Amino acid sequence: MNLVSFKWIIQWAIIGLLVIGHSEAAFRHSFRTSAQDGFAKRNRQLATEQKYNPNYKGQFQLDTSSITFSDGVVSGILKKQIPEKVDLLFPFTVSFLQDGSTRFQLDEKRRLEGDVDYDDAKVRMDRFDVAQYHDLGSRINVDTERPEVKIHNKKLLKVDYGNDQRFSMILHFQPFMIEFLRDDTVEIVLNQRQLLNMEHYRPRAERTREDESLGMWEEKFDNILDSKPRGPESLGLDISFIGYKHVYGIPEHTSSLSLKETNNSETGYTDPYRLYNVDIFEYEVDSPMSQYGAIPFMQAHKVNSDVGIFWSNAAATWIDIEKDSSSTSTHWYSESGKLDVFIYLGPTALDLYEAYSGLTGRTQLPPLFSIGYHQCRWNYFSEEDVQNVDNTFNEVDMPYDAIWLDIDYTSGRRYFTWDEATFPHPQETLKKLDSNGRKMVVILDPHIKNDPNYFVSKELLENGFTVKDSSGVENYNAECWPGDSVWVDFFNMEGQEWWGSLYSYDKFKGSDKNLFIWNDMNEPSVFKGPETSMHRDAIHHGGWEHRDIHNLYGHECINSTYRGMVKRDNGVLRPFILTRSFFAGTNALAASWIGDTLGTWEHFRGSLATVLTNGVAGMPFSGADVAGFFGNPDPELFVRWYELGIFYPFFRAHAHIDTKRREPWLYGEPYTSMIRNLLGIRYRLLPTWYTTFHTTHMTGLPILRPQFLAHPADEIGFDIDNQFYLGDSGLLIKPILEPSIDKTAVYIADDETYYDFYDFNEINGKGHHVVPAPLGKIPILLRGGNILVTRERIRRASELTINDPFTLYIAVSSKTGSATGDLYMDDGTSFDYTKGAYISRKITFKDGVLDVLDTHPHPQSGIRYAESMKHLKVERIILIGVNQQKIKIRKHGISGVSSWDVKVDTDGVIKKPDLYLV
Ligand code: NBV
Repeated sequence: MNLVSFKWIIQWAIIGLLVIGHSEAAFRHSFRTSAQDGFAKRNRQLATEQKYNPNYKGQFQLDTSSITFSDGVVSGILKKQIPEKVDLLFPFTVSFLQDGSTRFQLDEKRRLEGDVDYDDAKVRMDRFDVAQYHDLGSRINVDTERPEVKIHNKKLLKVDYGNDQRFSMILHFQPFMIEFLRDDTVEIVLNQRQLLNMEHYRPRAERTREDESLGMWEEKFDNILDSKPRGPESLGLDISFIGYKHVYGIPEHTSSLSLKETNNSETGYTDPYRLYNVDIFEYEVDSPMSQYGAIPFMQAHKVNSDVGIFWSNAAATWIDIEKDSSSTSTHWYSESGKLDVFIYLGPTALDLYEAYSGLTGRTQLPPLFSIGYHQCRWNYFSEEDVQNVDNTFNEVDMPYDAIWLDIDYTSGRRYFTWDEATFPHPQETLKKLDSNGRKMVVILDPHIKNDPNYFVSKELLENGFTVKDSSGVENYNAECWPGDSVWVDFFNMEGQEWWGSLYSYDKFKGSDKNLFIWNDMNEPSVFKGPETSMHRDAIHHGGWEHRDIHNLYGHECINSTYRGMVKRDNGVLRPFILTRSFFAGTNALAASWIGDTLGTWEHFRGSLATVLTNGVAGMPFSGADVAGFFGNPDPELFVRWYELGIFYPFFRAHAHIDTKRREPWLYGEPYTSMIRNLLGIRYRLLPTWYTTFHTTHMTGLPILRPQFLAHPADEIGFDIDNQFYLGDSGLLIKPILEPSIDKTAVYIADDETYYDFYDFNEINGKGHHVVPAPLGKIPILLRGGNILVTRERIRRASELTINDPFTLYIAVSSKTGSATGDLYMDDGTSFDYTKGAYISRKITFKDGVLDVLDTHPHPQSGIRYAESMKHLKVERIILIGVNQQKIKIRKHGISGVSSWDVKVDTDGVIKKPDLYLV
């Protein structure tokens, strides 16, 4: 036995042990229910009381004399009465922002002013402020011009604000409640049910027996103690969406797209939706349980109207949802932090997404390669293994863009190192991949092996950039993949800087320009930690408890990686990073995937609504492991998963170390050919995908558009989550999510003609239409009125196609006889597009004339790039639904308009139309 195979056996044995130990985490009882989370129990009790006690009164009274309005901000003071004590004061503000949104903030006066005394000096006195920490501050601009007080009397204050003062806020004094109106119709109400709560400061010495039973001062879960040095400090609020029966968002859960009622035996959800980032592999499907990411953004939709809220809090959060015949009421509660809510009144989804993503961050325009196909496995074990897989892709004639290495490429899970026996020449491997335009992505986790001889560990410990345990002094030590580990404290800005610097070529030896990054386990995952995560009373830089920042930990890890990667390439190249954990705004930095699914039909089905929801809530570059992380899917599931996979924005095959090898050719024929065709569809559509990513980058609109967004007036579609559109392309996709079927009913919401993508057969009329779906063929329809831009030549990787000609599919509307489409293109790698180096075209077809318009807002700034792309032509135009022998082409450029006629063949195809897009 040689040394390498001996090492493998040992490694496998260790992995086996760790997985067995770790797999306990998969059980439901390893994760808290709301009844096991003291603050959740307390807030939920309040809601029960409000519901069943006719004498229930809210805890807060407004001091009406405190109300002021100046420079776009309403300020006031709420009083909380507690028995035998003086009133406690809670200042609040309602700020009207320039983007038309409103912000409601509340804090406790004593804590704001530092007038509290915790026995424990290591923790902060103030409440954590996500917006300040998350650097949203620079994006929050108060509108000092437009808001105007319209009524101020003894009962209420009314302010009109926004464009044309179309929005109003009415603050009702008694009981305290805030209504938000659009065109005089109430859309959102805060505190309608009087559930506003903010647990006030109290000295530990005053705690009572009852407090103990409510988990106020300390709490145990799974026999692990949470010391709660600041005692109870939760906050909560009810938020009602008036006239809205459907709400969406608050990922990450494997639930339905239109969120379900909680605390309701009919929906089967007895617990609220939970936002608490956890490593929850083999998770429950159709459940409000937390997963790896948390975005406290909720959207409500009704016919032609969209509104939403962003609950800016990074602590453990639960959300109850209740519906009546016409409205939805939600109840949000978090364990600590400030109360800070942003309110958006639309009216369109675009308005909503623009404003929300303007605040938290627009989705990154990723490098082109990253929207191709990724081949991953835990693990490709050696350079030979990588090379064999890479070569076989060429032999079987399948494209792919990146091969991935999981934790076992490292020397004993020491990240930023390579196992010298199995990866002795990483740079040569990278060069070989590069010769085919391919990349490598390697995993690097934020837990660091506690080993004085390992340079990362040494630097981390010497600099003190570690998270500390509840003492605030000792390193937080626990088990993770490398054994005894410490964690990088990304809340220490110097620590962030340092982690980022590890990606530089001189630190990460063996790395090169075509190497990109995967940060896993960043919830953070901690073996044997409470809920497989970090103790809530661990301490971060600045005295923040882990409880305050938990849902932001992964985001800050990615922030640091992103900045390090930008620096690695001197600010020239766009990084690609995959993260498992995320928060609002992580979309500006990375893609994500939905974690450790099972290779079952149930998990496969569940992946779709999860990915759609991630998109709606601002994390659109998302996907699931194809074909499931655990297990060995049968050929049918394997192929069906690839069918859907080609439409996940992030498209990666991945599998657990214990699964059988499953590179896409291993199931043999006929499956190999089916998968080759499917990969071909993804690659043919890359120009459309890239254009869609750009639209998302500019507007915040999701990449995959659920039915309710594509047809905002069609109520039937509001809870449909088994079909979707790809951006504005007009492509409607209806994946097959069940075994043993070869056709399916696709729902058409409008009177437009839809064309089968494969044979252009027409489908007409609103309603359900049965379409064929033999294995290997995912139903795809192209809506009349759209022009699709493709590249039909399949090469080894996306980078090799950038000089290839385009094909245009023109599917005309049966109503108007016209069609339109867009094309965005840039170098696919650098930040030059931010300086104008891109091509933007609108293509329209009407009355037999095809117009190509330059839609670059500053064409001059893009001229150099455009010149370099002058050779880009359209090699074919395919007319669908048009019966003409010739058409006219008109090209509009900086130097004027040129036009010519071209002949249409009998099959509707125009070959060599002599059209250059630049
Ligand atoms: O690094 C190993 C795996 C990885 O393959 C997977 O994608 C992650 O979600 N990782 C989790 C750690 C443990 C999985 C049991």
